[in-house]
Formats: sequence, structure tokens, C-alpha cells
Amino acid sequence: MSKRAADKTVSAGLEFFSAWFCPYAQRAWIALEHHGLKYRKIEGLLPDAPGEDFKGYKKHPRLLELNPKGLVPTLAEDGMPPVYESSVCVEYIDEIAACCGERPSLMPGTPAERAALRLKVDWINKNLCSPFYQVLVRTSTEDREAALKMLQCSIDELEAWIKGPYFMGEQLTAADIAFIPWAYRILHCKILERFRGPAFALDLATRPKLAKWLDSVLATEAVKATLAEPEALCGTYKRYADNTALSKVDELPDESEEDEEVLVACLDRLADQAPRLSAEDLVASLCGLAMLGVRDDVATAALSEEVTQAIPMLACPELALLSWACGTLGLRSVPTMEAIAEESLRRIWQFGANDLIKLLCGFGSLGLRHRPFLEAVASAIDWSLQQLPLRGLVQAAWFLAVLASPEHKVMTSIANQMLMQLEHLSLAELAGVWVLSDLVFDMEG
Ligand SMILES: N[C@@H](CCC(=O)N[C@@H](CS)C(=O)NCC(=O)O)C(=O)O
Repeated sequence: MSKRAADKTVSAGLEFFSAWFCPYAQRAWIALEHHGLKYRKIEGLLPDAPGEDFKGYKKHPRLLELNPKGLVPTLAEDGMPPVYESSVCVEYIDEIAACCGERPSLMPGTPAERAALRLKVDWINKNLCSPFYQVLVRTSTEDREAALKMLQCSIDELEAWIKGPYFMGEQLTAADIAFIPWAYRILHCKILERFRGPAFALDLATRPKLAKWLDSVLATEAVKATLAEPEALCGTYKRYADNTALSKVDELPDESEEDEEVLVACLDRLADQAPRLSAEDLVASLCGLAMLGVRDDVATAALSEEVTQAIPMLACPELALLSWACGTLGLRSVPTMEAIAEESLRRIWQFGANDLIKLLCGFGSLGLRHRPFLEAVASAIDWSLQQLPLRGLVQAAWFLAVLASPEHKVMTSIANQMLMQLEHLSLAELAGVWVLSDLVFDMEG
């Protein structure tokens, strides 16, 4: 951090989650340095393996707490809601610095001029940053060349509107900051040429205003403080160029991908936090995964390991839900299901009718025939048949049949109970029960 930055006390508690190689984080970093704010810079992303074995990041737990996507930059300040997304961070930094007013705003001018600046930032994201990644990660020559063409055209367009020395004139603005990290990578570190050959060089001789702009920004103190060493930076792009990076930075943001990223981050966090969750929250998490139809081995293994220890502490409805969730997730963890069977057997008469069905459902879905447990469940169901709706009766019959439970007495009771409500059964339910009844035993009547 520069001396100027260290001297300021505007935001003593400002935490800045960054990554040394990240161009998005660099945007926020330049804004912090420009305004000379006091902040604590924390590396939020650590490689999960050294060198060539790198596959993804281990994320700082506090970063994940603040930003469920676990992306840098993320800013956090003494009890305030966290701030993320680089362009939002730049504007936020500019606003919190406004009170000292020593350095010019990065969003100067009238509301209309500021709106124009925001549009420029958006344009830079789509027309300069995206094609940079596309040249690197696209696998076909045509796709790479098309992305290069787009980048060249956008750079020509940029050349036409640079006022000099900065994009908008005398002052550094959020629009310059939006492009500086990529300009450094493309025009100074020459990352595209390095990985894709001399045909991918971008000629500055034919773009004199851009060349001057680059000199100006790279000589600006706030920018100089944030520049990574070119060799090290190039190294981080190797995995994009080799197509081993897990990131989807080359594609324009798409909502389903964003949802997917949130889900992946939540699952990572769930697996990580499982040892700290209460017994009820462990069950709720597994139910949530079951309802979403998410089968993530790491998260479910971590949750089921923890919940197995907590089974004696669970009330009957939670035990029943746990069985249902394990069944729905196809979680055949023997210790978990055995512990559920053992604990339920001890308390079988405390279960309500509907919970008995959920309990049975887990074992039925997994095809687990824990004999004494099943016999006890069947007897308990027999006792609470009156309380079961038709649907519950059908499910009970179905699961007992699937598990080939030899409890003919219970099946007969269920059948009799159903007979009384026969006219309410759907055709599909009737057919299903009929087939099962044939398989298990000869239903009389
Ligand atoms: N749209 C975000 C993009 C930020 C971003 O993609 N940051 C990367 C590092 S350069 C990141 O945090 N990656 C972590 C991950 O992909 O999980 C912004 O403008 O801040």
C-alpha cells in the first residue's frame, strides 16, 4: 500500500478481498489507491494445488461468508452489507471517499455524464474484456480469430473516442479503470501473442491515442501500485490457454450459470461448515438438497457423516425426514441408515402416522431391508392406519411391497382400509397397488 493510502483514516475497517492476479479486483484496488483510502487487503483465492496441478481455488472462509459466489473483489466494512462486482465496488469506493474530497471523483460530471460513464464501462466489459478471454479459451481457430477481430474493431472504436490523456479528458475515471487491467495484460504483458502467436498482436503504432493513454495510465501512481509482475501474470493465463481452467470468464454472464456458481459455492460451504451445524440444520440441509434434486457427493458425504453422530438427538419428525432425504438423494450410507433404523426402532411408538411413512420411504427408496426395523414400522403403521390419508395408505403398501416385507397382516389391514375408500383411488394408484398385491400375496376380495 502506498504511504498516501496508509495515512488515510476514512474507512479504518475496510476489508478488501482480492487476488493478486485478478483484473476485476485490480479495478477496485486502483480506485482504493486513487482515493488513498485505508484498507486491509486480503488474498481471497488460494490455488488448490501447486503449479500445473491447479484446478480451482480454495476460498477464504470470510470471503464466502460475505459473498456466496466467493468472487473477488469483495469489500466489507464494519457491519455494513458486503459490496461486490468490480464496477459496483469502484463506484462504492468513490462514494465513501467523497467525504474527504481530496482526490477527484472517478464518476465526475452531471447525472447524464455519469450515466454515459456507466454505459462505457458496460461496453468495455462486453467488447474488450470478453473477447480477450475468448481468444484464450476458445478451442477452434475460427472462434479465436473471430474474437480477435472483435477485439481489434473495439480497440479501433476506443481509439476514436479517447480524449486524452485519459479516456474522458484530464481526469482518471471509472471508464479508464474498467479497461486498465486488461490493457495491461493485452498491450503491455502481450498475453495474447504469447499464447496465440504473433498474428494475435495488437498494433499500437496505428493507434496513437491508445498508445499515449497506456503510457499515461501506467505512469499513474494509483495504477502503478497495483501492477503484477508480467511474467507471473502470464503464468496464470496458461491454464486458460490450455483449456484447463474451470472458469467461464469467456462467456457473457448468463443467469443460469450464475445460479450454478451460487449453488457450487453453497455446496462447498455446506461441506465445509457441516461440523458446525446443529442436528436439525444438518437434516434441513439434506432435505434441501433432496428437494432441489442436487446430488453432490462431497456435501452429502460431509453432512451424512455429521448427522449420523447426531441421530440420537433428533426428534421423531426429523428422524423421519432424514430417512426420506437419504432415500431421495440415493444416499446409501450404511452407518447413517443403520443408525436411523436402530434409533427409530427404540422409539417406534412415538412416531406419528405420516412420519412412519416418511421413515419407511427412505428405506423403500434405497431397497434396504432391515428386518426387525421394518417389522416394527409395519406394526406401528397397522396401529395408526385410521390416521393415514389414502395417499399414505398407498405409499405404505407400495414401500412394504417393494421391501418384500412379509407382514401380510399389515398388508391385509392396509388393503381393507383402502377397500373402504376404493372409489377415491386414481387408476394409476389402483393399478400399482394391484400389481404389488399380486407380487406380495393373494389379496382376498
Ligand atoms: N463480475 C465479477 C467477476 C469477478 C471474478 O470473476 N473474479 C474472479 C477472479 S479474476 C474470481 O473471483 N474467481 C473465483 C471463482 O471463479 O470462483 C466482477 O466484475 O467483479
